[in-house]
Amino acid sequence: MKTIEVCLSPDLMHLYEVQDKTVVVVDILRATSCMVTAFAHGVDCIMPFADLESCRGMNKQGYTTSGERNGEKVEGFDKGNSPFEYMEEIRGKKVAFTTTNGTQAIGKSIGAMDVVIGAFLNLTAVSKYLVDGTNNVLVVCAGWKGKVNLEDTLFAGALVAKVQEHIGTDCDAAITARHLYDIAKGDMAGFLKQASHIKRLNRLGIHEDIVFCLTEDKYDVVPRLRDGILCC
Ligand code: 3SL
Repeated sequence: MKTIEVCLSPDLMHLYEVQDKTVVVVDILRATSCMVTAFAHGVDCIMPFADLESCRGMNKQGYTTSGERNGEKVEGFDKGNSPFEYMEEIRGKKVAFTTTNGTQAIGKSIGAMDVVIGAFLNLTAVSKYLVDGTNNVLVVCAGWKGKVNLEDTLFAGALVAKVQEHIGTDCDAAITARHLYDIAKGDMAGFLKQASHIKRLNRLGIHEDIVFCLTEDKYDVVPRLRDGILCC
């Protein structure tokens, strides 16, 4: 049986072998939710950047520059990090994207056999992809600046629960995440009121994004990383 593990922070990536695995990168609030939304609305590709100035420079090559630092749109960029910005004027566009945690986690996953983008928005699509595939799986939670967060852990737990008949686990982080999801799944928004990033986003007046990013199975896309570029 294939196996699924969970890495609760990108700073723990050195503890996991990835070269023969499919890595699922998740940053529920809000980077990977934005990426999934953009692909569902026809974006051509997304080039993720860890570094802000490299991302900014891509506008000279015709890319839409997108992203945030500490939750706020980067000055001079075309788009920020709200999924609602990726529903319009996105079809056929090439996007250069940098975020505080999500694109950093993607960068740390390079070297895996396969890297895909997960969110509650495409939970079932990702789980089918993993079940149909032959690789063992590592879910990489983007967290917040190296710290574990609740929302990415909940997604990891939801994914572990969804694939459990086909993909086994003896990873304690995966078991922890699945139990946490079992506790929270009846009212995820209520459970997450205590989460540090929810409080951070609320302070910035960002409320609608939170509800949207917790919606399960709105989209059927599975973005994959190919030669450093996300496509579908
Ligand atoms: O850290 C990230 O990658 C972002 O998704 C954070 S925020 O939700 O835009 O603040």
